Amino acid sequence: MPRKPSDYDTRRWIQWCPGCGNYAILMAFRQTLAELDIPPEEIVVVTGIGCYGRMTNYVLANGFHVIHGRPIPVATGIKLANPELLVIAFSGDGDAYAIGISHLPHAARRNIGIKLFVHNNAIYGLTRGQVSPTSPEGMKTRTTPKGSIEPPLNPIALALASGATFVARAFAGDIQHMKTLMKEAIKHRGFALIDILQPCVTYNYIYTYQYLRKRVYKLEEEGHDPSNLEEAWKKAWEWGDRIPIGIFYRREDVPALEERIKATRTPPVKHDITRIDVSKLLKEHTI
Ligand SMILES: Cc1ncc(C[n+]2csc(CCOP(=O)(O)OP(=O)(O)O)c2C)c(N)n1
Ligand code: SF4
Repeated sequence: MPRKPSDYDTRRWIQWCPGCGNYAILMAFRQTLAELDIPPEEIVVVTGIGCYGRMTNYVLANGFHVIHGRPIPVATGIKLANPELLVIAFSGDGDAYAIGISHLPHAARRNIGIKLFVHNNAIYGLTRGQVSPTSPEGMKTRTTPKGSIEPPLNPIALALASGATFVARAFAGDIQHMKTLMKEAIKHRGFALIDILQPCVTYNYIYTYQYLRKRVYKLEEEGHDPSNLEEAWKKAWEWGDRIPIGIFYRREDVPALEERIKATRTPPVKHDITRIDVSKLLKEHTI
């Protein structure tokens, strides 16, 4: 029997604000898994701390809710231990682009086969409305009451400059399109970033559904060639009256880190553990 999105539903009460863009991301993700027919036991969802972090509570799969900023290294460890698992790291703009930013360029250059889906609402939601690295200049927040004086970070350009082999942007106001991107990212050979524009209806009064819907356009509808790095770089800097969504850049000819490691070493999941005696260790650590 074909899988349904409800097969990935933990049936828990969802605690996001009504209208939050996170609902659409959750729906798109469950639909993606069902359409790709991936068994829940073969999926690991890793999240850090933030409103988005509850994805582990709402997706029926293996889940690991880690500390703020660290979904990438934990997801990397899981993927290296068992390359056969589908490992998805969900992150926030605070998580991925502030406290955890050191991990993104390295995951990209290594081409580790994890997928990073960033709920980019350009604000810290969980801690109630502080400025984030992607908040627009001039935006008033709890920590910038007179308006932010900093130019925002460009995650698409950062990923491209770091050597990422799949870089895309989605809009939480378009579930069908987001789903297409999630499917492509999952099928991609190595590291994939999807930066998802996610309206936070409670704390971000600038990037609303209305604001974003009026500006987003699909790269594929304007003949963008995702194999062209130079074009991708130009598109990465387009932000204003027009905001591109879709796949900026993709190449499939680079082996993933786990493939390179596999050539010389057996992943830990394949090690024979039947003859390992842990009784000495247990004795040592038992009170
Ligand atoms: C080490 C550490 N520093 C700070 C915090 C406080 N903290 C929790 S969530 C968060 C930011 C959340 O923003 P984001 O990652 O964008 O997720 P959102 O809540 O917007 O979904 C911060 C600063 C923490 N939990 N741990
Ligand atoms: S605070 Fe913002 S990001 Fe968090 S649940 Fe509410 S609307 Fe969503």
